[in-house]
Amino acid sequence: MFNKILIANRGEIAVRIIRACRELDIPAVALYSDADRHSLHVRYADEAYYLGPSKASESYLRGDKIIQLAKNCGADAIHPGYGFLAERADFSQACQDHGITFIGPKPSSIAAMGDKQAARATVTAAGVPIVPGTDGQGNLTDKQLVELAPEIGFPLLIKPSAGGGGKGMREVQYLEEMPGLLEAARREAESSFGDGNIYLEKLIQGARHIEIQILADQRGNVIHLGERECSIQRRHQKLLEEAPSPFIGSDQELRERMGAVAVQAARSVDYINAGTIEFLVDEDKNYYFLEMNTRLQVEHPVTEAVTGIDIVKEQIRIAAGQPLLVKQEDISLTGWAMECRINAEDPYRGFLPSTGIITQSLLPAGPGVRVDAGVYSGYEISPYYDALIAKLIVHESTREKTIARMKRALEEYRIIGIRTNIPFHQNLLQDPDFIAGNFNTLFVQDVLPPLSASHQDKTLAEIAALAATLAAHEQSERAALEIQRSKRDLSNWKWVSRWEQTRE
Ligand code: MV4
Repeated sequence: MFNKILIANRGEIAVRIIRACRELDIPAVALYSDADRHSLHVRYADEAYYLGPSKASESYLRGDKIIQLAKNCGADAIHPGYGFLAERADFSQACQDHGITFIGPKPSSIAAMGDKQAARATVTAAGVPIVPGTDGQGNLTDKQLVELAPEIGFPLLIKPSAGGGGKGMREVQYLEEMPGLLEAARREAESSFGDGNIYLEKLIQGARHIEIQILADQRGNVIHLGERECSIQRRHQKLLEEAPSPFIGSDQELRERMGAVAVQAARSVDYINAGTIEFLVDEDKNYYFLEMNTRLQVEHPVTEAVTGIDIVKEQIRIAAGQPLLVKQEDISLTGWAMECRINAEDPYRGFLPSTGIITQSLLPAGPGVRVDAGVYSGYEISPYYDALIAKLIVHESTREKTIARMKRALEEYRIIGIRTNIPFHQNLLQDPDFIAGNFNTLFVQDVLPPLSASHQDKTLAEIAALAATLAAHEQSERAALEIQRSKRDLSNWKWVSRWEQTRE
């Protein structure tokens, strides 16, 4: 096992990884930028080192500095979390070159899945279904792409080879708009990824976004941990995830088929560690490989809840060369889990990022509630990183009860000082289509009635009424206290000492 693990990340995921290290009795090292000096991950770690200025490009993306810090403090492994360096084959390689274990897949697996055209070819050879598109033809010119477009059919999608997560995609309705959109897509791909290669895929409209979690050890054991439903998203940012998927539901045959296909996709690139295979699933339950995320994902806790497996601890064990302790037949899904991403953004103002000091943060708790947070009362949200401040995960026996539990937990959650998207989640959880499990990737954008300012006005009016009631109540309580006190058959000093005892 490792002597010391350095966490090349920040926020809630850094805290999550430190917790796993602690339970495995491995010292954890945090890194921080200027903006993160007072962050929770710095407080929780056994050691913490300064990395650089707040901008990610000068801190959390500085692989060279991070490896140097790991060597200086005697860390023999690095956990990259998600984002930042997590899917950089060159960073995984640099760790290896310096004798440090990268807690994640080999550089070759990251690279094989990082190029989306190459990934499509590789998984196809392993029998994994993909969306029809331009394939096996290498990188094509705009002219060639325009010629191939009618074969694929419209509408279609232009996708960047080096992309992922929906960034830089262009929807094409007609042949006539192809040249302009190809040029724009190529330019964006070049500036975003330093790789202007693009390809075409038939557009699958109104499908669901369902992903399969896999685990693979260094001895050739690959298992899947079932699916996560990730269709509730806005502009490619997931907002709520659940496991299992209400669309797959009790169709155990479909779950097992998709799981087996995901395992095949992972095997096709000699995958080791935790990873996720993303699928589009259409109305007729046809599923198509989209891409593989070669990292730990934000939404991993819903899978942990229904499988009972600690994915981060498994990642560390796998990287240390230990075999998976569970076999596929040992995996079963228990109950239902849901995660709400709590973002520092204002759902009443187009999800505008909200910064400032969290003056008060009261976390929900109680049965079946987990909060993975990167913030605390008094913490200042800076504009430098993404808006995710916490994840609220609940677990119950059925989807209906899970929704009730999530509503209860969202009501308990109090974050004062900044705006959060909690009202968005409350609006979502009372929507009849959401409750019925009747939604796809277009739901938030096209179907869910948006939160209007009048919702907020109602909330404000309610708050005013509550404040007035509370003020009146306190006044009458104070009056009651006065009366009670004078009636007490106790000397004042006795009363005071009792009062003090109750306050200890
Ligand atoms: C698609 C698609 C439909 N057809 N590809 C988005 C994230 C990235 N992994 C790939 N994504 C998609 N690829 C084809 N051929 C739909 C998505 C998609 C999506 C598209 C528009 C709006 C929201 C979406 C949410 C999830 C997936």
